[in-house]
Amino acid sequence: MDYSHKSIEQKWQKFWADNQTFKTSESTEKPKYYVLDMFPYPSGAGLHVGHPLGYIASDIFSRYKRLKGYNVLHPMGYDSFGLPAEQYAIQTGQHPAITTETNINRYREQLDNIGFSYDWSREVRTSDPAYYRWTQWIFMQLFNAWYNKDVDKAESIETLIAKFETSGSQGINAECDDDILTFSAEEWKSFSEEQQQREILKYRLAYLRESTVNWCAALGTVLANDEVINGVSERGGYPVEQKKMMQWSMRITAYADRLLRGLDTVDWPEPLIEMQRNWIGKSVGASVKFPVPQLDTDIEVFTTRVDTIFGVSFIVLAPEHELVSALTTEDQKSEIESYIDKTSKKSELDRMADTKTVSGAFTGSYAKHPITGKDVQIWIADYVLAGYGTGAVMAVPSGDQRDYLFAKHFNLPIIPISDSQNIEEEADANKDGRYINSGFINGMTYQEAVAALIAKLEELKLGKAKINFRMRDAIFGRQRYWGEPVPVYFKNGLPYLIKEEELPLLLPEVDKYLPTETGEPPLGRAENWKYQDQYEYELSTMPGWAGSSWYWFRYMDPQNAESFASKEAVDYWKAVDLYIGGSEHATGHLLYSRFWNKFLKDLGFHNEEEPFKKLINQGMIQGRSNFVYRVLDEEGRGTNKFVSFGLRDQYNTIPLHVDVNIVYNDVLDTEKFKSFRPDFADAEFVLEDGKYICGTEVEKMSKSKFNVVNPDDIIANFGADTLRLYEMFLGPLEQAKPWNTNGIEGVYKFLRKVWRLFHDAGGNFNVSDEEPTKAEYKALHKIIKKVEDDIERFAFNTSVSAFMICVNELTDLKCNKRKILQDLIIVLEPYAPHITEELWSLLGNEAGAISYAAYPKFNPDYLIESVFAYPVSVNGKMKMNLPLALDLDAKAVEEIVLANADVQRYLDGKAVKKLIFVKGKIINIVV
Ligand code: ANZ
Repeated sequence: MDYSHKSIEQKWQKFWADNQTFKTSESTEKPKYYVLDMFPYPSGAGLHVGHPLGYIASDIFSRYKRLKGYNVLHPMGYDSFGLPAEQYAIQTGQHPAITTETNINRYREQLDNIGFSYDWSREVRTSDPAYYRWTQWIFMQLFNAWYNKDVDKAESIETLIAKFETSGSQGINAECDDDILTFSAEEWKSFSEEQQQREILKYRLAYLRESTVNWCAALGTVLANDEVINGVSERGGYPVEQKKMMQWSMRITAYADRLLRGLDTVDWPEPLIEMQRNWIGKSVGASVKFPVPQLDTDIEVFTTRVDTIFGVSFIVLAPEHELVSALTTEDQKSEIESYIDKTSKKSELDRMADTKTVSGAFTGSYAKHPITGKDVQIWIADYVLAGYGTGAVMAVPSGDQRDYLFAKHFNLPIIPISDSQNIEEEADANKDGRYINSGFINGMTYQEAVAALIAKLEELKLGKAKINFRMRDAIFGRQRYWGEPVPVYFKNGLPYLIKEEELPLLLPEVDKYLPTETGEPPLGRAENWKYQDQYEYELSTMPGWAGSSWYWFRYMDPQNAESFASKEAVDYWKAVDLYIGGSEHATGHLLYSRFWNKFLKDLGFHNEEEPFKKLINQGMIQGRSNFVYRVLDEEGRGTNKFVSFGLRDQYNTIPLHVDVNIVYNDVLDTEKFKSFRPDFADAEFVLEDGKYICGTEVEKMSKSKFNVVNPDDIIANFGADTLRLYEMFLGPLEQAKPWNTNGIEGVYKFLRKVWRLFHDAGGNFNVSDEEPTKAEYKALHKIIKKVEDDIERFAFNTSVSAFMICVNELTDLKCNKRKILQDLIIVLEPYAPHITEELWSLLGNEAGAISYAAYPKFNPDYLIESVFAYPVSVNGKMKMNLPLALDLDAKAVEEIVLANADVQRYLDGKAVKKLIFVKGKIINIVV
């Protein structure tokens, strides 16, 4: 019988499913190991060959760990809420739940085709009410919690209320909003319920606050910063404006320091850790108050260079700063207002990126320097960001480049403050720059100056040491339909939780998936959807990251109806031992997950500070994309006219990805293009030579880039085992590499050779029970060791070539010995599970048992060479090589050497004085 991948793969996939071969329990006999893949969003496009790369690697690892005696949890599920299904619903009217179900079924079929060893009984879907009730439940815990800095963890909001009742706001050390009130216990008790709730909201870890957001009117939703590219939405390219809105937020900043510290304890790629560190952005500095006597207030600034305080020649506020209007004098009013108007059109990212343009406006007011008491002008400028620090800076033109450009431009004083270029760095290098023009710190070193100034400011009650984080609280809401409803209703404009037993709060039916005529989110369309028939529910839904911020817990105990996962299951599985996924989740998903994990730990639901111990980012498999060029009108809006590649420079265009499947040799099938997207139905084309030529680029393979190669096609031709081996063979897991189907034949041939080791020339199964030769054992034990070493280092690619070498050696040796071949297929099983299952059962073993067989034990003795070709020298001159068994002793060697005819010829009749023999190295004859 020939190797028939199709029937073998179908047979074993069915067997695994029927017998639940990979069903996992909380067995205590074996050590546990948790291997997790970043679960997919089930898009309509299905899987492409890039997606399974990480899944194949994690599956190899899981299968390997099982062979090594571990109880492996290896689950899969779907991150099934999100924008694409909803966009599709808007276009077609089909309920996103239906689209999602169809897509999931398609994904499942594709995943099954690849032969993954998932425990499907543990599947989760974030859009399933049985799942999202727990997402809602976690939201409720966050709403009902505050962060107590004294104990550095979250606590129930009840402990905060108890403190308010006994001692008012005094002595509370919380991570909270800036505008909290100061009150006594009596005052607290005298507050109305509304006043109390309003105050408590400022402390909750899930809270409502007015924030500036990226509002995309065309998509009808708020977008995250990374969803806005060059001022337009990443999806669809629609305009985005800055808008103030009431938004749910998550107080992730409370965890900033723990998120930072935890990074020292995880085994993650260094660049990823660095990205998280930068994102968290810890800055050590000081907060300093500049009194504004006429308003009876202070302007607080955050500075990392308090030592430059004598160089302050003005103050700059962000245009959004709350004091701006009060500070603006009559004369300056129109200038300030027009400046504010101008900056409101720029996104924060643009403001940060632009370090060259100098712009700003004078408020007309002055503040007092906290130490010298001199007047300093108060300006506004958009290089100061509202959301960072205090939204105000003390400007030091002699120390800071932006302040310097600003002072130059507006002719403001520049006060030199030290006799060196960079006193801070020089201090580190132990050089001795000294301060000048700096009052009582003149002559001090950097460290001395900082210490003296902090002490002075504390004494004046005008400043203190302060640590600042760049990270912001995370916005937690979208004005969209297809997400988890927030389990909140409103009474007198204040949010209240529904009762726990009322969970899940189901997503209501709506007639259309669009905002209402009055601009409310789609949930505003739901009829009779009111809490207790009278109170408005929250109409935003949760953002895409809600369901994925805790899903690894649900796999531990997926059917639990009493809790998100039982204590026993969580104590058993603890944390994810190996997490594999794409680097695009470096700051979003991985920060939010770590945050929720820490929060749930604080509440005592588990004991792990970090959820993912080891993490690997698989490299991207790149695709070859095609582009069309959309002509823009005067206002920069896309028209329905498309110009061919060679003529695109004659128009104002933007490139748009087009499905590679409707492009042949870079020529677009214009008829198919018209049905590619509904809005292209009446597209017009500017052709060159009668054809529409597309642009090309090698880039990420992704549904959004329409450059997808489907694994199903590869599997139909070569089988899943070939696909699995080939994806690994492409190169190191972490590296990016373009997809290229050319090499796949070689891998397929390799599997056919494996098959033939077990079959004679006539195709009959033929394995011998004879004792293998040394050479056969050697080939086997080389591969046992190589694969073990490789997999432990996550170097999956090099094993594939080692397998090929091994099988070639065994083929040359005509090896068909059971003792060799049975171990060989165990070693190969993680990579090629189907063919090895088949051969395993042909060998007469219990079906399915190969998955739980023991990985063969490496015996180094087999690798020791039994013969060595000794270099033989006469008086130190190398004459010849003489192969001798390595286990001979010195006496036997001497006899053989001296009896050798060639040696005798070199000795030329001379008497031998001495024979020096070093085992395994040399033989030297002295004459
Ligand atoms: C005076 C000074 C003098 C500063 C000097 C720097 C150099 P990190 O935390 O490292 O990013 N800053 C503070 N708040 C700001 C805001 N909202 N928008 C823009 N800039 C802001 O840098 C903190 C420094 O950035 C602070 O220290 C402040 O300028 C500025 F020679 O204060 B510095």
